[in-house]
Amino acid sequence: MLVVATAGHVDHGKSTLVRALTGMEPDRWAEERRRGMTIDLGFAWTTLPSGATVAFVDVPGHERFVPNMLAGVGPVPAAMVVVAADEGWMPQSAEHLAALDALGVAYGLLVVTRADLADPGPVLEHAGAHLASTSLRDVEAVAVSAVTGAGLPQLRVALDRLAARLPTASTDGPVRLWVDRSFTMRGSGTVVTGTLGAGELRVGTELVVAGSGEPVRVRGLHRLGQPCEQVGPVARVAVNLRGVARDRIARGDALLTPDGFASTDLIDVRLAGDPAADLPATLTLHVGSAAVPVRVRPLGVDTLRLRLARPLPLLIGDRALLRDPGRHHVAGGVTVLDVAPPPLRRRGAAAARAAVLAGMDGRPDLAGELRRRGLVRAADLRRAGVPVTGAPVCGDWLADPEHWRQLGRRLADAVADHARRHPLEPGAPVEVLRQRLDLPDRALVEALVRAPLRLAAGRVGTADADALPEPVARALALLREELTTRPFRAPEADRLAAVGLGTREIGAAVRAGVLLRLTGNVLLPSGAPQQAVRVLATLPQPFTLSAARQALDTTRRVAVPLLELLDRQGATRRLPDDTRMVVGR
Ligand SMILES: Nc1nc2c(ncn2[C@@H]2O[C@H](COP(=O)(O)OP(=O)(O)OP(=O)(O)O)[C@@H](O)[C@H]2O)c(=O)[nH]1
Ligand SMILES: [Mg+2]
Repeated sequence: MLVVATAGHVDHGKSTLVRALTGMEPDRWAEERRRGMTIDLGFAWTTLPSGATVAFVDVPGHERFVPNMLAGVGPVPAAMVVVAADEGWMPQSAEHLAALDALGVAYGLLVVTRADLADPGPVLEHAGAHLASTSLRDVEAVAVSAVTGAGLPQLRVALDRLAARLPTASTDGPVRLWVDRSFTMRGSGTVVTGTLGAGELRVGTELVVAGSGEPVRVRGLHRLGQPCEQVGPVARVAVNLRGVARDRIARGDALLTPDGFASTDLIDVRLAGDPAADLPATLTLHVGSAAVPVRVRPLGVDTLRLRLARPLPLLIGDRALLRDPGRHHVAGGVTVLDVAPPPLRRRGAAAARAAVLAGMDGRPDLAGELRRRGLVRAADLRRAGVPVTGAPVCGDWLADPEHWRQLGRRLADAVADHARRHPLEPGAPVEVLRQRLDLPDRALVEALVRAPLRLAAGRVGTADADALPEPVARALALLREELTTRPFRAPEADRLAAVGLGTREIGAAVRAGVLLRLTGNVLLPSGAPQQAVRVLATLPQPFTLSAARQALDTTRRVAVPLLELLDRQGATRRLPDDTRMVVGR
């Protein structure tokens, strides 16, 4: 379906022309018909000679209603610029053309109407000259009279050629339907209308209302007044919604595929029009059918940061326009460069940002986004309008390859540094490393671990992390002699302290399996229990505690817990008279 918005000065014959072409009444309101003037958007459609359908969004020409006009043209891919032969180029001809140019509308027609009242030749030429310096420079021009019907057949054929020239819209991808009208129908509930530019709608489709995120379901669909099960782009569509009250959705809202878009109230844009530095601090941003006040902060010569008064579902590459409502002046067209720009906190950040933006053109660029962001979730890029190809580094995380290599090096340094500061720990905890590297997700730390690093029990260490830390090894060497010759004589506390085995060193030696902790600080070489069983097996069975103590050449402090350990391990068995036997001797 070809969807065309009208444009042009008040009373130049836009609605009359739409009426003549379609036989439908675009001025819906009684007040409009009484005053002979369009106030709000009108909708009409017809079939072209080729059989294709054309739908018109008829806009008001009066300067007071420019915001309505902008809501009409915003989501529409083509425009019909209407100029009256007897009046010629007028202020709203210029303002409407400036708006279309700002939005980058490149498809359309120039129609000089009321050709029965004056020779259309000079106006065709004059208006054509105005269009020549805009996005509509290549459009065909037709002269018509809606009263006599002269030129209408030629106009229909020109509309057919226009329909054939328009690029085909994509049925894939998420839906963003800018609402241009909402009303209630008895028995049906809330109905909204809009121009579906891409994606597909079906009865039953789940959507969310932009801004509130409120879920809604498509209860019924109409395409050009006819009920249907499914609508593809481009099309005028009326959507009957389940689950939303009429006052919860209005012009300027959008219906979105869930999770298809991020709402943003901060964007960086490129401006075509007035120099950035000359803009007032507040303007109105028009995009889709929405109009939102914005605070303007110039960054570079032609780049701006805009703070929106309410968030909108915007994508990189979206076209919008800035208008000064007080001055009736289109300040310029903007192209969205970034929908999630970094905050500008430090001195010089704005200038640095301007330099980055200078290299961006509004075309989604995956490699560039990764380079600028380092790490980013694939879903966030998709929601910003960047198609994602390539594998994530983990989960949904995408990384710039160079940044990822650098993080790998920093991780190795951080692990080595941690080992120096905490020589007794078996590696650095993942959470500590996450904070050191300022990463948003622990899984990223784990994904960065490469040999010789390894991940074990929530820590990252070198592969020999289980080996004894150097200070512990040195202390144990001093005890080796006494531990081998008298393995059941647990060293006393002062002896342990003398060789440098404090609580943490003992912990490390126990974790490493070199020492066995019987109780508190009663420590034996880790092979002591097996050795004890061999000694006890040589005693006459059963044996007493005292006999065991003597055979093992130790004290009660060691013998009691050691025998209890052997009982628990099933190596010895305690009898009712408190003597023991070695099991299976
Ligand atoms: N003679 C003649 N009169 C026309 C023609 N087209 C429109 N008119 C008259 O011009 C006047 C304005 O026409 P509209 O169609 O309401 O103009 P418009 O551009 O829709 O005006 P707004 O919606 O208010 O911007 C009406 O009185 C029409 O009858 C034409 O081709 N010939
Ligand atoms: Mg009108």
